[in-house]
Order: sequence, then C-alpha cells, then structure tokens
Amino acid sequence: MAEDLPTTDIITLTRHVLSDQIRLGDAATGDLTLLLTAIQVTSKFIATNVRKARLINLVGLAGETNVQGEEQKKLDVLSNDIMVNALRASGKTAVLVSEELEEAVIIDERNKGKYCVVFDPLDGSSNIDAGVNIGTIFGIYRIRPDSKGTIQDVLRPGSEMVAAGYTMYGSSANLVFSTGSGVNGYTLDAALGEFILTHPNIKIPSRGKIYSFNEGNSMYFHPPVTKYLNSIKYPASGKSPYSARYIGSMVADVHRTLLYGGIFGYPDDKKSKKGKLRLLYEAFPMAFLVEQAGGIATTGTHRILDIVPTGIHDRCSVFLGSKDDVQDLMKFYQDVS
Ligand code: AHM
Ligand code: MG
Repeated sequence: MAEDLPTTDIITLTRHVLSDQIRLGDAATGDLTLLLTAIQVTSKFIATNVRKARLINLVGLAGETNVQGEEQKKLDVLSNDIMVNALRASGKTAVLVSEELEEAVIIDERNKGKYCVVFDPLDGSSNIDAGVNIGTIFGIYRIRPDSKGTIQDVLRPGSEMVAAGYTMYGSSANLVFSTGSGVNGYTLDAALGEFILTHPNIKIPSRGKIYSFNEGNSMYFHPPVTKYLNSIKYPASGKSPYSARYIGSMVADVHRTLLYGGIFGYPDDKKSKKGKLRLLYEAFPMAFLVEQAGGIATTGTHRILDIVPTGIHDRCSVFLGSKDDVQDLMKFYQDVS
C-alpha cells in the first residue's frame, strides 16, 4: 500500500538551508551554507566520539595514552579541537570564540571568511562521564562591514546573530537550528550520514507544566525566584503543581522546553553574582532559538538578546521558555522593583 512506502523526498539540513539562502541574501556565495556544512560535519564527528567515549576512557585509564602512544584527550577538549580545525579550514570564518579557549581565535588571512562562530563545543560537562545527554551550542555573527575580523565583531548583542543552533547527543543526534525565520530540528540518520528534517517549524507551547531549575541552589536564590517557584509548586487550589525536570545539560533541558513548553532557569544568585551560564555561546544562541520558536528569554528584568557583551566569557542570568510561564516569573521581578 502506498502509505507503507518510505518517503523518497527527504529534506536534509543542507537542502533546507540552501533553499533559505535567497532570503538571507547569501545566494550568490553560499557562504553560510558552506559554514553550516562544516558545523554539521563537526557535530557528526563529535557524536561519533561521544558514542565511543567509554571505550576511549577505558584505554585512557591505562596510562593516559592510546596504543599509538598518543595522549588521550578529554572529550570536551577533543570536541573543541574538532571544531576549531573544521571551522578554520572551512575558509568561511574570521573569529572563533570557544568556551574551552581563554582567547578568541583570529583566523589567518589565508583562511579568512566573513563569519564569526561562538560555541561551547561540549556543554553539560558534568554529565559526560555518566553518558547522559550533552551537546554543542553555537551562534554565528557576520563580521561588521569593513572589519577584518576582530573581537569587536563578537562583542555585539545576540539580536545581531545571523544564525544559532545546537546539536544534542542523546539516543540520536539532533541538530536544532535557526537563521532567523523560525526554528527547525533535524535528526542524524547514521546510515545516510545526513541530518534529516524531522521537526519543522518548532513552536513552544504558550504555557507548559514543567520547571527546570537546579533547586540545590535554593538557599542562594533571590526572592523573586523563590517566590515564583513557590507559586508553581503550591498553586491556588484547583490547579495542579508543575513537574520538575532538570538534567543539568542546558542543551537537553532547553530541547525539552522547546518541545514540551515550561520554563528553564539558571538565575544569578547570592553565590553566583552574575549567574553561571555564558552569554555569548550559551545564553545568546538559546535565547535566539527560543524567541524564534515564540518563547521568551530574559534575565528576569531584561531581554537576553539585547545585552551587549563586554568580554567573550561574560555570564548572565537566564530564564527561558513558554511565553506565559516566563511572563509569570517576570512579574515577581517587577514586584520588587
Ligand atoms: P559547562 O559549560 O561547564 O558544561 O556548564 C554549563 C552547564 C549547562 O549545560 C547546565 O545548564 C548547567 O551548567 C548546569 O549547572 P549545575 O550543574 O550547576 O546545575
Ligand atoms: Mg557550557
């Protein structure tokens, strides 16, 4: 029967982005598509290494070197090297910022392109050794007109990013991506070696039933956060309390929030005065995706994408998710101001 036949018209990530080029004014060069191809390859490469991690670690235990006598590298350092090498070789980048590198990488003239990529090569480091979902987060800026590529090209608000995304390494590798006209999700078909469009036009439900905070930090939380959490755990009679889900990998927690709705928060508090999450390569890309999916991303008092970074490793308070849920949280901040 016809409905049992497999589809013969699969939409790969490359095909999808190629069709988007015209809108971005990138059709003549295809540079962004080529850059994205490089990012896709790094995600496939990292996904492969994540799957092998336990085996690599076992070998690493025996003297920290493998059979070739090469040093074993921790997965996050390895992922960083994979990304820096591939992005430099793509010829499409001018500036790279990685969570793993203290300084920005300014690409040499020979390999220089017009995009800057800010990334966390392997986010959720506390989960790596337990085999729990982790991911790569990235944001892309175009260098400013007439710039040769300096750090100033990335010290710009997240709203100036031209694209952002993440790849989650879980039971499958999922790449979620936006060029500023909605959010699409792709799943890696390992046999084909291609990311296939599986979640077109992701929209966050306007309200969810899940909250995702590290409540182990409760004693440090500021009053608006404590009051908000109490309001959803002890709701007015007749209403059900929210469910708690916290993985501790931003990629996985945000992925669930995009699909199911609710609120994810990592606030600044009495201990982490500026928050924990990094602005450029954690908060900005996720805020970009959440807004594109119809949600809100705020520090509690300010839109995250409006923040102007002063340093490449700046941190900020983060709340993001369903519009109604995040607005409820923001009301508690308004009450104290
Ligand atoms: P990392 O970049 O060192 O992995 O830290 C970022 C991670 C996020 O993925 C996650 O949201 C958060 O840190 C979890 O922190 P905590 O363990 O304090 O709950
Ligand atoms: Mg991180």
